[in-house]
Amino acid sequence: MVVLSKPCLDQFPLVKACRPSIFFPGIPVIDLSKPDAKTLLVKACQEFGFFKIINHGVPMDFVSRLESEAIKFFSLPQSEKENGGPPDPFGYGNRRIGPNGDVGWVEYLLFNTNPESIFQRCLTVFRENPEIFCSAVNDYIAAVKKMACHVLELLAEGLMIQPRNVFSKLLMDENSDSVFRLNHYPPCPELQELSGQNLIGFGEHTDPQVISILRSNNASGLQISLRDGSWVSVPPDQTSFFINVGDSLQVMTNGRFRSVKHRVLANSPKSRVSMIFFGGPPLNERIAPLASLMKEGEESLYEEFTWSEYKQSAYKSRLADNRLGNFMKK
Ligand code: GA4
Repeated sequence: MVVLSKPCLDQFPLVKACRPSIFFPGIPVIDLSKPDAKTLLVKACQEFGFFKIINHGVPMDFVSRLESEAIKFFSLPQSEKENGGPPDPFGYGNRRIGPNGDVGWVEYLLFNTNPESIFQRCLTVFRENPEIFCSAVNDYIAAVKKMACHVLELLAEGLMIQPRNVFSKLLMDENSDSVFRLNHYPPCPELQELSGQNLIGFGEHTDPQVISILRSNNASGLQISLRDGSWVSVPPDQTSFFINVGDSLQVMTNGRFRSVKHRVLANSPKSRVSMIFFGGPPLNERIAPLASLMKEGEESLYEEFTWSEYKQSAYKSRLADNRLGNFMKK
């Protein structure tokens, strides 16, 4: 990330500090090894659309290997990082998010998760040592995807719907349109101090996919929006995973599960590094409420669409837009 000699405040979105240093104690924590996990998962998806997973089974060695590769990448000279950009939407991006003018105090690498495109991406972004970087990314994605599918299967069981892979099969499909993102939020105490406010690292939004699995280092910044619209700060935990419901899962459950609005403040005195797997359906998949879940006489809240149509519409939107709004039945 280019360090600005004179902080130019007006270029970056800020938010009035709502005491972000106070952490919200109410984030559901779900132990995947316990028998009540499925019930608690369903409850968390309904109430928050967000929860923390412990005893997740993802080897911590995969996590730390990828974290150190990511730090190596983000520490490269700016000109070298730019070889991997601008994002199309995949590749290296710096401060610009998406194609429609959103900005944030963040730099990132965005990958399509198909193994061939991961390899090509690693070749262009990490010329020094593409193999090591590439195997760290692949191992991490494989382990996290397995955990995501396990969570989705527990959710199907908790909702008492069959087959138990109704959700997870979307991610397991060889054409699954999943995305992987590495984010780096450099600390920026000067800008913070100058404005007396919080710099936005990644502005408020919901994720369009089915489910998102986030892991970050021990730096704070993540906030979620509660049902009453208030923002609360999520206490960081580098040994756990945070999971959020995406728009597609909200639709498949006909609004029972909540696609949670979230954002990241770049307010930590430390660099924040996060890695997020966005589990998405195949492009031609029809996204609609599951018949097995609908009560008698219940109608879909949404117009019919395919994942490809939803994605096209998402890429025309601004980050904070209510993307599902375009697909709600009038
Ligand atoms: C939000 C979730 C994921 O990070 C992402 C983002 C994507 C991008 O950064 O290219 C989008 C955003 C995200 C939703 C609206 C569009 C597309 C930026 C943007 C303004 C990779 C995704 O799939 O959708």
